[in-house]
Amino acid sequence: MSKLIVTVVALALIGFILWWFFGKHQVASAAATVQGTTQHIDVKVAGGYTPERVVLQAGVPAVLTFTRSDPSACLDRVVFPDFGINQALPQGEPEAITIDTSKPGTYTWACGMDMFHGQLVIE
Ligand SMILES: [Cu+2]
Repeated sequence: MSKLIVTVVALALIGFILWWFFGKHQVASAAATVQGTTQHIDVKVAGGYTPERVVLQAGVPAVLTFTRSDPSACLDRVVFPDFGINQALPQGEPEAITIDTSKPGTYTWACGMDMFHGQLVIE
């Protein structure tokens, strides 16, 4: 009986590992809202970024507002390496970050330690 349990647990574990590494993970994606001549989107910072993938319209000035509720120091900066941005995110204070949308493409942002990531799609 215990052999059966071990086998079932082992199979479940293998299945989980396969799913973790090879499964298609859905990433929360959201498009910025255009208001007049600029586009805006709010990003929540708590144990990662929500949405994790932000879609912007090319050529429209964009403002991403990051609000960190997470107390961990890990997420207290947000870095956009392709845009030369390294912004402090004081806890509980919305921080507006202006993004140059003149070049379409897929970019990434990360926390100060490069542990948490987000994706920026300009199209
Ligand atoms: Cu970090």
